Amino acid sequence: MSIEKFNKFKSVSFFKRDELSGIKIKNACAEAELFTQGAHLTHFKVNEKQPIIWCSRKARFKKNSAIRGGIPLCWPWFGNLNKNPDSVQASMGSSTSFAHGFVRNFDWKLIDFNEPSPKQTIVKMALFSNKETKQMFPHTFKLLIEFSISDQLGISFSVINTGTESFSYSSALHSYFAIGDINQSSISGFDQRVYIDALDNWQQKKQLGAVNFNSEVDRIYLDAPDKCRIGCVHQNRIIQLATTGSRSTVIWNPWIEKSKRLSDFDDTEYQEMVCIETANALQDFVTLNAGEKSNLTLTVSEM
Ligand code: TA6
Repeated sequence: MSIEKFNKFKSVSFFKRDELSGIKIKNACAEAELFTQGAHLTHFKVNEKQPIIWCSRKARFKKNSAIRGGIPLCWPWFGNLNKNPDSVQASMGSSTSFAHGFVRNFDWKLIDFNEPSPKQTIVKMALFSNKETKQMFPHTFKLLIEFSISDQLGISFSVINTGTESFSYSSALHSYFAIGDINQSSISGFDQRVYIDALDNWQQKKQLGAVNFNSEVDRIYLDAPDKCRIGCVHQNRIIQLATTGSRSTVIWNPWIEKSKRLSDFDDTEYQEMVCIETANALQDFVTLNAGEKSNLTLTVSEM
């Protein structure tokens, strides 16, 4: 589709970064950057404030390769497929040995923009099942994602089963947040919640108080709260997440050793980021019958 038809939108411009096509949003209130590959948002910042979304200085912008940072979209499976429930595994086809599904590596279709006010820009993208997706996920589907860029970041992600049979999936908005200093940051909202510790034989544990960091953390909170906060003392701010349609939350920081193993991640970058992932993972998977639709939303604001 030619992008010329979108030139009427004042807050929108287009650019290339390495192999990928990008969309820059700059309105009276905020700025953002997204790529059509993976419908991947990589930057969000409210004017006169610090960026809220983090992206690695070593991120690669290559075809069929996930960008390290921003908000990668994990679908139709979260994590390693073999850790998913049978229903999710049974819904998949072949070539599924990599983590977090395949939609973050596919080029999404730019559907439209909307500028409800000078302070808000809405970006709509879609991905439709095709011959390639059907090898890994032998079903017919339509994915819709809508980003709202204003004094807060809004994301609405919908899955529509446009086929004739049901399928199951797990998913996550795998959001990387710029928190300044991990040693002066903590996450509240999970006290007394049960989580699966992916770093300790997937054992079930209970969260006591706030989530603090002094080593790698990789936890899947089931029956997660619909609100949580990141206290960033170093930046003198609180980042709040509010969700609907998400029953799990994943919290990850790679810490020192894993950071060194990630080729698209600087050794010290673990200090400035944390992932809080708005998910439906493990037994919180979703099953859609023919014609059914699911929706998950995330609203990120600074307090
Ligand atoms: O955030 C949870 C997690 O599954 C971690 O285990 C880690 O692998 C992270 O996702 C990043 O995964 P990626 O495939 O994007 O490198």
